Amino acid sequence: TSSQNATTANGKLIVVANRLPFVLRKNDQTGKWERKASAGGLVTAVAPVVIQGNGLWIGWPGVQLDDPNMPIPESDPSDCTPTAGLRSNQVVAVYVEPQIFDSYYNGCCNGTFWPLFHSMPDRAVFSSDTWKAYAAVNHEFADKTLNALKCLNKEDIEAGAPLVWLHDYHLMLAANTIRNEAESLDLKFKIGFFLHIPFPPWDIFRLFPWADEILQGMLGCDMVGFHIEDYCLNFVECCQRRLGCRVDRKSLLVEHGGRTVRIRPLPIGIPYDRFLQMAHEAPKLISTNQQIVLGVDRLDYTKGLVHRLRSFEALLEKHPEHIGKVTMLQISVPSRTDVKEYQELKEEMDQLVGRINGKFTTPNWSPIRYIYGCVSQMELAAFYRDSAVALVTPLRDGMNLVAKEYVACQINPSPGVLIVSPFAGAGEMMHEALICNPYEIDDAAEVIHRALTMPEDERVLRMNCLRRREKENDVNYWMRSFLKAMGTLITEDGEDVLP
Ligand code: GDG
Repeated sequence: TSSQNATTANGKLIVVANRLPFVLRKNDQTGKWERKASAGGLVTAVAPVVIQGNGLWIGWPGVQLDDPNMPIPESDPSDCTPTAGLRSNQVVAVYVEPQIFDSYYNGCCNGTFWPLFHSMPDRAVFSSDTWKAYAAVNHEFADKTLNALKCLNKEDIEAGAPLVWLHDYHLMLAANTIRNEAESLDLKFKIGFFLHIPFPPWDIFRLFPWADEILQGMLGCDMVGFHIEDYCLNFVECCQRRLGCRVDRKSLLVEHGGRTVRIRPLPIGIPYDRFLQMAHEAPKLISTNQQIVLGVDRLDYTKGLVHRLRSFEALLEKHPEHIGKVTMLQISVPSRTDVKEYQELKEEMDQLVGRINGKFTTPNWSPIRYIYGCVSQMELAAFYRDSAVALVTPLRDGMNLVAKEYVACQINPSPGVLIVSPFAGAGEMMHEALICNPYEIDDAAEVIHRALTMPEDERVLRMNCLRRREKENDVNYWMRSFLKAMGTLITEDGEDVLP
């Protein structure tokens, strides 16, 4: 199947995610609610399938609505984003009381699961209050999904079993509720889950006091997908050790409640062609004849930003020949700014950038350019294209899309070098990148040095392989792999490609 073929689900696709594929904003002048598009890869890949198959997207609209039953506005006629064709009757906004939402989102999702699943248990807060809020919000999402299933008409169901696709650590309990309640209503459907972050090893996962409920929640699915096989194996082991399930490690199967649940590695990709096109169109923005070492991340403690700055400092100390010739450009997008840990990280970064710049800056050059903020995708494409090195060095990361976007934008005849951490999903499969352990500061400095001095023929060879792989395994391929793993993929020419 070529990646150009339109992908359709055999049966209605109901996507359930914490966020809708756009946020709602009130226009100050007109007082009317409007959609503001989000541009992530998930939206680009999944929204067209929902639109074509007349499916649904259930999620939180990004703001607290004045009225929980408020109709969703239609898209603006000038909207040219992938969600423009999503009609208001294809969108279900989930309303949650602000206090409960805060406890669920900032408390349990970002205060507990985010650090725990990234194997940083010391940062995880365990609280029965936030856990209760998490369960309540999952119940609300499950209710909305059940409602949607109940409202499907006969023709919809005859076309194929509807397909519910749950996303990420925000919704790990919903599948079980949906399955249990749907059974008593005799609703037929398939349900799948995809986790965008790592699934931790048993010895970390077991620290969570309500671990069995999480596993049972996820096992309510027919298929559970993770980025890489390691996360699948961690999950299988947790099911075996915590719930005593019979498992098959080789075929990645877990028996639970008289059913067999399939566990699958489904590594996510990027909208490769879109980044390629942007790389061709983007203006030249970096006005320097220096080599740029680029970092692009949400400001998050999992991304290894402090370690990264220290290794750049070590590079300048150990290899002073780079002073005046190499500049680090770090873009840090503000994230979860109302959480204390993220505010502290911001402080630490500000100080560190100040200290390193104070130490090395000359009248004509500064070592670090630090942007605390968001840049446009076009600007990002320009930075990706014109940087000599991309430093993708998280301490732990489910996949990491920045590594993939960087290689997609490497269109210059003399390409750059990707450095990636082995603790990112991307590090598992981008074999031609330079691998660097972010915890080993001095060694990381040597890897940056090697990248900056790598001969052109080696750079070309490595980059060609990296680019070919990402072009083939783009986000549309991921979407198709999910439908295939669910046994519900049909292609444009009607050909059924059941596994
Ligand atoms: C989670 C998992 C997994 C960044 N700065 C700007 C900007 N970005 C965009 C990038 C990229 C995205 O944000 C970041 O994606 P990552 O994959 O690096 O990280 P998370 O946000 O943590 O995502 C991760 C992913 O889910 C998908 O499953 O890979 O492991 O943690 O697309 O381009 N975009 C714009 N301006 C910026 O300044 N426009």
